Amino acid sequence: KIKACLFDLDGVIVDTAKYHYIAWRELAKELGFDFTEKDNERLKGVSRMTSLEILLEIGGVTLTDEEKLRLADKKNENYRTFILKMKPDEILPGAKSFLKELKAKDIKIALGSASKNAMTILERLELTNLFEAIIDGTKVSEAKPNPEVFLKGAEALNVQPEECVVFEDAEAGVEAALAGNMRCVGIGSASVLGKAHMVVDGLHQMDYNKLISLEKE
Ligand code: B16
Ligand code: MG
Repeated sequence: KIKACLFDLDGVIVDTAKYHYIAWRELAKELGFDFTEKDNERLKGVSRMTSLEILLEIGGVTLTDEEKLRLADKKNENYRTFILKMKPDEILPGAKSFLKELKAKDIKIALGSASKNAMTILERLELTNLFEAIIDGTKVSEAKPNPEVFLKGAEALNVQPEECVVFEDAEAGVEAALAGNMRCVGIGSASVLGKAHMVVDGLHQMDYNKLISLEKE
């Protein structure tokens, strides 16, 4: 029986990828190379430091660990100027009404995000109160596709992994859900998220009945 839903943040509830992109592109420019929107796809769902490693690989730049930390901080400061200006109207279509429907049906709700800025973003979107548990980048040591972030979410909600449905837009996130023995709804294209039990364009295509159709017999 499905008792809980675990949500990724970026790409599922809000599109923060566009702000990440601006901030990473600026950093690449300072380092003397181009960073395209296509390159940015590789950073979705990936942690901040791994994102930086990918960026540096694209630019063919080698740096000391100390320099890397400094640049990751710098990127994050720039990124935060954008998220601090976010408003609730940036919530992706259908997300808030689906969360509210789940609440009304007594389905538990948790966040499972790689972002260390998740709390700030939820506050700006005025969504914090809808989540019973928030597991973000400050609470995990293993990145997706490791299931840690979702297993911790299930634990915090006091439910079994088999009773959870994960909503994810990144392939690594879908893999994390499956590795955790959870059901998974992919948000985006079926060609990328084909391993998920169901793929939809966005939460506007979800409702309680569709969720329940994922229950194992
Ligand atoms: P931060 P998610 C992820 O969020 C983003 O998709 C990814 O692009 C970003 O690098 C990561 O969070 C870390 O974010 O720099 O804010 O800690 O999709 O897991 O909600
Ligand atoms: Mg995501």
